[in-house]
Amino acid sequence: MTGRFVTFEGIDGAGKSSHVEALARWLRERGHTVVLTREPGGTPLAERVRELFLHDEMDALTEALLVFAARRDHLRQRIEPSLAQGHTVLCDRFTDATFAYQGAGRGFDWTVLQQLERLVQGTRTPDLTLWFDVEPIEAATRRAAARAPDRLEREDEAFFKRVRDGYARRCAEHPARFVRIDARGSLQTVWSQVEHEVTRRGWW
Ligand code: Z5A
Repeated sequence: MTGRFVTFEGIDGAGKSSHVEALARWLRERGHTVVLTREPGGTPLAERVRELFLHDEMDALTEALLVFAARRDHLRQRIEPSLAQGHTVLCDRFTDATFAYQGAGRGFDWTVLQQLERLVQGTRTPDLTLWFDVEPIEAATRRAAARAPDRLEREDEAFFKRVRDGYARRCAEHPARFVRIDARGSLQTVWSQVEHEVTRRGWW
């Protein structure tokens, strides 16, 4: 039986990385094999692309092509083989991030992104996407307390508002797999919502 593919999305500082690890622990405690991965990244080639992506200046088309090239390798080398073995794959960001950041944030053509999505992924989409939604100002406060900003994190609040709108648009376009998590509360409050969503599906 094929495994489940769960993706974690949201603006930087929304708390998705904290919860992808918490869900991995929760699943492993129940005896499931979990592959924890991220985008851009997840394979040696894609991790090299990540370094370029996060630190070198480039335009929106280059950004989009780089993340889809990394995604292609990630799917072929890691995600598809893991799902075929029945493992659960938890991925910190996936294609919805490209629509939110390059599409809504940078203003890159949504239709071209849809074409790239089909070309790179075929019919593969996540089974479940947890969207951690929080005000950009709150996310910025959390980020500032946690670490120095990378290239995209230096963008202004208006950019992150557009990114958030991009996630809302993807959520409306894909209601069957998208779940909005209210990420404003404490870590425990947010985790309760995640636990509720994964439990009620009855997959594990
Ligand atoms: N990107 C893109 O443009 N296009 C694409 O297609 C893809 C990505 C795939 C790298 O992402 C960048 O790539 C990202 C989008 C772009 N860019 N930017 N900017 P990343 O996922 O590697 O980096 P990140 O988004 O910056 O992740 P992050 O820093 O790990 O943020 P997070 O996952 O949302 O939050 P966190 O690490 O769980 O928490 C941040 C801090 O807040 C930490 O100290 C926590 O302890 C704290 N926190 C978390 N939740 C709470 C709550 N509920 N209360 C209080 N404090 C909290």
